[in-house]
This record gives sequence, C-alpha cells and structure tokens, in this order.
Amino acid sequence: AVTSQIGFRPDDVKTVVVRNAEEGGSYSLINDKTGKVVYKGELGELRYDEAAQKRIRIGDFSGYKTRGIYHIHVITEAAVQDTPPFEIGNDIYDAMFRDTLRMLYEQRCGMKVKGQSSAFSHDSCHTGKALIYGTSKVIDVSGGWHDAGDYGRYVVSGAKTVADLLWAYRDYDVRSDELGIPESGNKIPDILDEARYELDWMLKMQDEETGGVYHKVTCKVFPETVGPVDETDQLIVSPVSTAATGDFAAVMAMASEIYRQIDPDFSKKAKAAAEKAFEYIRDTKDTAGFTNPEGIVTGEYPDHGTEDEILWAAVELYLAGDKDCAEVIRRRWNPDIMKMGLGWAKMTGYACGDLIRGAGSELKDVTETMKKNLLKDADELLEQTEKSAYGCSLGKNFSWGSNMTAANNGMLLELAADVTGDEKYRQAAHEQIGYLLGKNPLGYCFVTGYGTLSPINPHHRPSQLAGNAMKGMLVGGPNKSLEDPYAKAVLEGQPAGMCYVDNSQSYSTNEVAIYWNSPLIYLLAGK
Ligand code: G3I
Ligand code: 9MR
Ligand code: ZN
Repeated sequence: AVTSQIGFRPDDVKTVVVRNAEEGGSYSLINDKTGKVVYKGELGELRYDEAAQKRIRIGDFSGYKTRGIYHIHVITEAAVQDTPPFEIGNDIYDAMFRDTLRMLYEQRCGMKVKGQSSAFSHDSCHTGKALIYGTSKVIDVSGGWHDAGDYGRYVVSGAKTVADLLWAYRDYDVRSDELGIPESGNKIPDILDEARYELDWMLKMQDEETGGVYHKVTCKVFPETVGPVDETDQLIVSPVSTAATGDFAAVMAMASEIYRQIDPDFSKKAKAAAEKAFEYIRDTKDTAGFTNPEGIVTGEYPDHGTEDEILWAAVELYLAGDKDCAEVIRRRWNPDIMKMGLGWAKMTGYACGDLIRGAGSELKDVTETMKKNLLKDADELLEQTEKSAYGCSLGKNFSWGSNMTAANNGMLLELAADVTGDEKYRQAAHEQIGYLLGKNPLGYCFVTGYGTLSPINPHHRPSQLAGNAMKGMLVGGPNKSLEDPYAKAVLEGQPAGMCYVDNSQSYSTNEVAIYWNSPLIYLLAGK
C-alpha cells in the first residue's frame, strides 16, 4: 500500500492506493506512536492502472484531520500491507521546501560552498577562463549553478529554474531570509538571492557585441566521477542559440520587474540585457534549435522549434513596458499548434500564463486564445490525473525527467485554477505532489533524504563520491525509453511507470537536476 510519505495538511484530500486487493476489504489508519486505530475505512472499487499495469483499490480517509504521525494497515486476501509513516499537519512541506531550494545553493559553481555535510562542501570551482568554441578568444563565465549530476552550465535549463523561482516569489508568499544560504539575513528574500546567483552568471553568457546568448559552458566531454574542483579540463563556451537568447531575454525581463525596488541598478541592467538579446532574435528565421558542435559531448538541450522562446521573451518584455512587443507576440503566437509547456524545451506556459494574468485590453484577442489553449491542456491533464489510480497526470508520457513533467503539470494545473477560480484544477495539482512523494507504483518518495523509501544512489557526482545522497534532490523518475545501459539491462519489459532504478549508473532515470527541483519548489511554495 502506498501514499505520500510526507503526508497531508488537515483539510487535504487523503488517499491510499492498495494492490493485491481483488476482494476488497477495509483498512485502518494507525497512530504511529500509540499503535491505536484512529480511523477505519473501506477500499473503493477495483481499478486498473495503465502506467503500472496493476489492479488496485483506493481508500479515501480525507475525513480524518487530526494532527499526528500515522501509517495505514491493510489486510487483504493476498497480503498484509503497511504504508510507510506519514504526517498530518500544517507544516509538513516546510523542511522539504527549504532543502529543495538549498539544493540550488549546493549546486553553485565558481564560489566556495558550505554543504549540508563536509562531503558536499567544495572550494571555488570552474574559475578558469572559457574558450569560445571555434575561436581563440577566452572569456570569464564563472558562476551559476551546476546543472545536474554533471557540472555543465546551460542557459536554457538555468532559465527555466530561475523562472520557477521568480514565479514562486511572485505567486506565493515566499519571503524567508533565513534558509541558510550565504545571503541569508541581507533583508532580501533568499529565493531572490538564489535566483540572482544564476542571473548574474547568465549576464556573462551574453555576447556583448551582438546581444546573442551562448548556449552553454562545459568541458569538451562529461567528466569522470570527480568532484567539481577536480574537473579541470579547458572550459568551452558553445555557440549562441536562439533558444538560449530567447530564454535569457524572458527571464531578464521578468527579473527587471521583480527586482525593480529591491535592486534598481540590477533591474535596469537586466532590462537592457533583455532588450539587446531580444533584438538579436526578434525577426530571426533560425528557429530550428541547437545541436552540439563537432567534438562537444555534453548536454545538448536541442529543442525542436524556438518560436515559443521568442514568444516568451516578447511577452515578458511587453509586461516590462516595451509595448511595441505586442506586434511580435501576435506574429509568434500560433494558437493552432502551440501547446503549453514549462521547459526546458517548451516555454509556452510561461508566456501564456504571464500574458493572461498581466496584459491589459490591448491584447485581449490574444489572451483569449491563450486561455482557451491553456484550459484545453489543463483539461487533458485533469482527465489523465483522474484516470490514473495514483493521481498521476502523465498518462503514457514517461520520458527522461518524467518527475519534472509531473511537477510542471502541477504548475499548469495551478495556473488553470488561478485563471478560472475552479478548485478542481488545484486538487489535481495537489495530486502531483502526492505522486512524487510516494503515491506511485514504485512506492518511492522521489526526493532524496525524505520519506522511508527514497533514492540513495542518484546520478550526482558529489553524492556518488560521498557514498550517500545529498538531501533535497528530485530524481528524474520513470523513463520508458531506457536510455542508459544500466536501465536497459534491468528494466527491459517493465511497464512505463515502473521504468525507474535507484542506481547511480542510470542517468536516464536517476539523475537529478536544478530544473527538476524548481517546479517542485514552486508547488511546495504554494502549500
Ligand atoms: O520528446 C520525445 C517524445 O516525443 C517521445 O515520446 C519520448 C519517448 O520517450 O521521448 C522524448 O524525447 C526525450 C527528450 O528528452 C524530451 O523529453 C528523449 O527521449 C530524451 O533522450 C531526452 O532526454 C534529455 C537528456 O538530457 C538527453 O538529451 C532530457 O530531457 C534532459 O533533461 C537531459 O538533460 C541532461 C543534460 O543534457 C546534461 N545535464 C544533465 C541533464 C539531466 O539528465
Ligand atoms: O553524467 C552525464 C549526465 O549528466 C547526462 O545526463 C548523461 C546523458 O547525456 O550522461 C552522463 O555522462 C555519461 C556519458 O553520457 C556516458 N559515459 C558515462 C557518463 C557518466 O555516467
Ligand atoms: Zn563548478
């Protein structure tokens, strides 16, 4: 039997999913400390879960609201099952919110980092000048966050992460200045300090002359399993891409608004950088996406079509006061083909979400179709969530980083709830948190260091070297395409939703990434 391993707030919908219960039966909610049964319920109808290809029953104990630590005990004809313990309380997500945000701090590059334990502390890394690919020119691009289990720094994935933090700051009351990062106590909310660390790096990734933005900085190939300071090969800046330039323009424009009062100088600088980047792509026909140049074998973030990045940039600049961007918005928005996405490849959700909520009447015709498309996609996610026994919105879409997609879907559902005021979307969004934190066919709480069964061997070089997982990281999750040798060897023939393995060699299911944490940070911020 599985349920969220973190738990529920008192008024949340609370469910448990039980396998091997063909005949049905009842279950008990047990106080973990006293061993007393505090609630008894009957399991619901027999259902089939497509993702795991299993028959299950659901127990709904939403009516029980008393704070405490509990587990669920079920006796069925086939087995005696106990869920891991979980809490009912108001602050159940606080620690995880802090640690998932602090993960970004621990991924910082180019400065001394004091980790959660000494194994995750490191001296300043990747500080050498980087060579611009195909030239003999070197530039300083130090700073920013290590992307994931590797130490590459990529503009598109960084921009998605920053966007999620800025949304969390703006949409929810995220004002803590005591999360335990070096800037804590400086009177600026830590979430903005953390975003700023990446934004300052991104500014260095812009080509001063053209305004175009380099796609990434990495070494030639992925490093061996070494610590950040020990990756000492020549750093190489890959060519400018439309995707990176569009994403850059969008988040810099957002930042110029959000930091306007907090840091007026930075705000102005960000706005100017955004405008310059936007000029570079405003009328470009180069929307095919990035491919790795000859000899570079690090993350590609290829994208297929960058109209959405340009649209997003136009929207954020429009909202930051550049009214002439309206024309570009009309030109790049295509309601017939654009689906909502929240990165790293499809940024349409950010563009539409922000324009729908922020535009005046001038663009009413555009925001009407954006709203229509948003609700169409949200309804599809809602339907998939309701169809899934585990409340998972993914349907058949278990690709690399599916846990990010589940969290992104949660964000889109929250957005739909905001736009319509309809609580059914919010409930479906909430289900995505439950799915990620344990109510899934694998029974994993996919955040390291949390829950009873959580990943202990992520593909994350510092964790691999430490011999234990850094706390507070969301792993990639099930990926039916089996895209690494280890996954191929052990997951062949598994149903899509089960294609996950907690082994550090399985980078296609068990890596971690800044932009997988960030949509979860957003969802937790809202709770
Ligand atoms: O888009 C297709 C979809 O149409 C199809 O149905 C599905 C089938 O599974 O595959 C989808 O494509 C996948 C694509 O991601 C988009 O989800 C590809 O199979 C998959 O290979 C690709 O994986 C990307 C991976 O890099 C390899 O390029 C991940 O999204 C991306 O998150 C990951 O990013 C890496 C960086 O390159 C390097 N740093 C670590 C980071 C995380 O693993
Ligand atoms: O560590 C790399 C990880 O960040 C990438 O997501 C992944 C896929 O591109 O590649 C990892 O590096 C592996 C490389 O692709 C193949 N040789 C083994 C490397 C580490 O396991
Ligand atoms: Zn580094």
